[in-house]
Amino acid sequence: MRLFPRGRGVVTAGIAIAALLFTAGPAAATPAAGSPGAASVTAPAAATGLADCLLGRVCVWVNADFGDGPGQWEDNESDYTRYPHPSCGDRASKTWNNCASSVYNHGAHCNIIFYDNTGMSGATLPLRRGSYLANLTLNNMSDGAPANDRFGSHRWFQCA
Ligand SMILES: [Ca+2]
Repeated sequence: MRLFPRGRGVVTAGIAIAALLFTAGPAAATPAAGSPGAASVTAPAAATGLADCLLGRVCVWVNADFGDGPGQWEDNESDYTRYPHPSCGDRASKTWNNCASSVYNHGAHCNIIFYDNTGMSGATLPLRRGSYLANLTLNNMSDGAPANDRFGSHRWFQCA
């Protein structure tokens, strides 16, 4: 299994947007105990959900606060419709496409960028390595609309 994505040196417009968002402030929270970002995730259930996400992976959950899941990947993934999950809201396919309501970048080396569409296209939302978003209704994608139930693919970038 490939641990590092190809094309890590490629610079795109999406990455430039991501860099801007990283400096914007509260969108991404670190899970470290006692950090300001961790204050919004205090329920034991949430901590349990996060713990299900293995090191080196990006994880997504059906519900806010890391409930119902996770779906998790080690590599870039261009098509979430290939990954079934029975309780996903996309009833036509019951896959992770348009299903994630909370996410965690538990990657070991890279930031990650989520895309609205499959094929790594459409609106984007970046997330730093080691950070999570507990309720995607509170985070907007690059088009200004909330990210909840939208992700269809992802790509690792800015690997260290
Ligand atoms: Ca979508």
